[in-house]
Amino acid sequence: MIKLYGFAVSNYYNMVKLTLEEKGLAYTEVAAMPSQEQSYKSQSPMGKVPCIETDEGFLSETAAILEYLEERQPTPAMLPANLFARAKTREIMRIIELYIELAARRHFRHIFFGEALNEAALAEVRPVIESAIAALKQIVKPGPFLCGSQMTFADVYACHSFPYANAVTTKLYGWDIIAAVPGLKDAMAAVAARPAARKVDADQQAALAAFMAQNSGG
Ligand SMILES: N[C@@H](CCC(=O)N[C@@H](CS)C(=O)NCC(=O)O)C(=O)O
Repeated sequence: MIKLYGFAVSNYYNMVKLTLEEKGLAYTEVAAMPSQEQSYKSQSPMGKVPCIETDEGFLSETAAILEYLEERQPTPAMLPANLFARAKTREIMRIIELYIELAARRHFRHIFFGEALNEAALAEVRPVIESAIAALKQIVKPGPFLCGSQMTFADVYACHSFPYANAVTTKLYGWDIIAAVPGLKDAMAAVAARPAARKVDADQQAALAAFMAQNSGG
């Protein structure tokens, strides 16, 4: 059985968990935090969360894990059958990961942990996200999901990247990036209505509440 290592506040962890749930794959969750300790890096070489353990060994990096799960359990498919459409889905995944999630992540410590604002990042992050939003407006074809009638990994990345990124852009730039992409809000709602997403989101909310209580000393 697959073991999923990480914690339910992590957006990348939840991308893998949502995929496991959608595909009906049996898995167990193992609590783990990012760590540069060699003991954890022997499982996840960059020390990041999530990683999974399979009968053949450990795998890290969310996109690689999602592709592995897709090939291991092809139904329900999370990538389109058509070659070009599959590549287009991956294009959207990359844009969300590299230019929305990773750009916004530069402000996570300030927004979510109260650390000092990174002034350099304040000027640098916005144009990156602006380009990504323009790119997504150009290439997504909502209906209701980002790539049409089928839920794909593009939706998985969107649902677990935009909420935290939007908290950043709303607070720092007064800019709602979910509203900025036509159809994105509806695509996220279509995912959120699914039983798999309901479970992942409920677990995430519970973990967030516990996390906030711990950090406020409560
Ligand atoms: N590229 C990695 C990113 C994963 C990632 O950044 N995870 C966060 C938790 S949400 C983490 O481990 N952060 C600690 C760190 O970067 O050292 C992936 O796709 O899985």
